[in-house]
Amino acid sequence: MSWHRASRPVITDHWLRSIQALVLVVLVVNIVNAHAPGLQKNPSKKYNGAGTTYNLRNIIIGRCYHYMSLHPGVGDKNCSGIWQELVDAVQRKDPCKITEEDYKHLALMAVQTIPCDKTLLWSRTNDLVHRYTKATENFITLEDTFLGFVFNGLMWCGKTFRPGMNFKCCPAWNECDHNSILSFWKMASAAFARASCGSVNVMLNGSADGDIARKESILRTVEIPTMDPTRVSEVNVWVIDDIQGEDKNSCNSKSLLELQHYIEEHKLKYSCIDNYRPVQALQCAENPNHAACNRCNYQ
Ligand code: AVW
Repeated sequence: MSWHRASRPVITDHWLRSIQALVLVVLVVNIVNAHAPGLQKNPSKKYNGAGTTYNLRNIIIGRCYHYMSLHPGVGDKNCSGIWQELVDAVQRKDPCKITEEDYKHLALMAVQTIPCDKTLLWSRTNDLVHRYTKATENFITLEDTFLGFVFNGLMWCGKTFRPGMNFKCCPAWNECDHNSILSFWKMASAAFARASCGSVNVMLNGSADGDIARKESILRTVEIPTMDPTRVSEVNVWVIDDIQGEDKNSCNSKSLLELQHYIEEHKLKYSCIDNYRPVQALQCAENPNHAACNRCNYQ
């Protein structure tokens, strides 16, 4: 009997010490969490952009097969693999900490050869440039390439601490420097510019206010610096005025001369055309009675 009495206080002391240690650990963890916001899990963080596009997976896989049927020359793309690479690039990551590097596997699965003399870059002419390429099929914009076609107009981001996509909200285009959308488009634009060769054309808006191409535009920050001067023979800028708009910029205006300097700094040859006639012909087909479309005025 005596060994029972002797052993009980030993067990109780051990448990007491364990409980004290546990309470201490819980206290320390709570104090650290309260004073280190970076370590807090905040699944309800709000961003200013729309959430991930509903049915994103089906849209991406559907567009992927559609592109292959329209352009058999693109080769056999692994559509569900491409979807999985997108998920892996963003899930369980802060949507404001996604880099171009995060999309490198996706980029490898989407590699495409761009024929020389076909690349058409653009800035501030999103609507007109795509009406033009649809009408003529002579040139290829990023949105006509595999990556651009599949992901155009879609939104996506992951959740920092959980798998899957955030369907409630995502960072807007310029909400943070390394957001999931901006980094993707930088990666896709760089791949397009790198693959371009021969004469590269650029459609700019001569009626827009301010700089002809924004300082932070993808054209200036990604595409011009990424083109290979040994493969690109010339960068030919088209300055197109809105048919109903003012002529705020033309080839000899300050903004264009500054852009010329920037292009030449990147060892690329520059040329410029005001109101490139085939594009003006499209504008005139849409506005046949406009004064600028009068055959005598028509350049
Ligand atoms: P852009 P880029 N908020 O016309 O040179 C929301 O200036 O940049 O041309 N969306 C935005 C914002 C913003 N602040 N800024 C830009 N965007 C979106 C790839 C918006 O959809 C092609 F190959 C706007 O229409 C072209 O050569 C689009 O970005 C070149 O990059 C373009 O902004 C065009 O990009």
